[in-house]
Amino acid sequence: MQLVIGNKNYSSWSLRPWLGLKVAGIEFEERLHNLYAEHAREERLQWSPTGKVPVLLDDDLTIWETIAIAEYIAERFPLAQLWPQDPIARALARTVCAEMHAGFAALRTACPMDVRSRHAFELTPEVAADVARIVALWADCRERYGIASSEGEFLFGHFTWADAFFAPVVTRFVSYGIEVPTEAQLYMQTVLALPAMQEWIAAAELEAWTAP
Ligand SMILES: N[C@@H](CCC(=O)N[C@@H](CS)C(=O)NCC(=O)O)C(=O)O
Repeated sequence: MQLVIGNKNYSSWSLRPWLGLKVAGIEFEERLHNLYAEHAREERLQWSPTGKVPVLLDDDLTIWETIAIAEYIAERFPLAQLWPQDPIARALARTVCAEMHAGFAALRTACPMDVRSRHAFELTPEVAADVARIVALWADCRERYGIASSEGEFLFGHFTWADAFFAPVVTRFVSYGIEVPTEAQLYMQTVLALPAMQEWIAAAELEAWTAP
């Protein structure tokens, strides 16, 4: 199984399946692609009909949307429990992943992932609204399934796809100095403390490629 990913410093979509696979201890071959190289789009079109990454290649199968990659991995490796076992929790985890996949345009546009940098940033009302929604969503999931349970500090107790989907938001809050309540900070620390997250951040810091 091969996962084609973009620059670790910039590619938020790539971080999500990479992190899920790593935390679950699933073996895969990583193929790192420079999104900004000359002819990069042509190169990506070899693997993906959309010309975007991440792309999961498994024998003859190609999956080019992050949410579909997540579902495929969860089905192929059920013991990894990348979705919560409880059907109600699982439905909520899928809902927040879908919300992340489709939403938060203001935050994503104003604060593109840039793991190794720190930017002075003034919140606009639109970004502030996205941040408030994310903070509320994290608190809701953690109150119901995280902190209240004995399973752990993640959104649904143990690590799930929901945490992978919000991991690039955690790095954005750090990079752009976005202040959040203590509870949200504790959640961010939980994500940042993952050895796989540290590995990604270290690689992003060392990456020589820069965006134009
Ligand atoms: N909907 C896609 C989005 C993937 C995406 O936008 N990937 C970016 C890198 S983070 C990309 O490949 N950009 C290159 C381009 O748009 O040409 C997914 O969920 O995987």
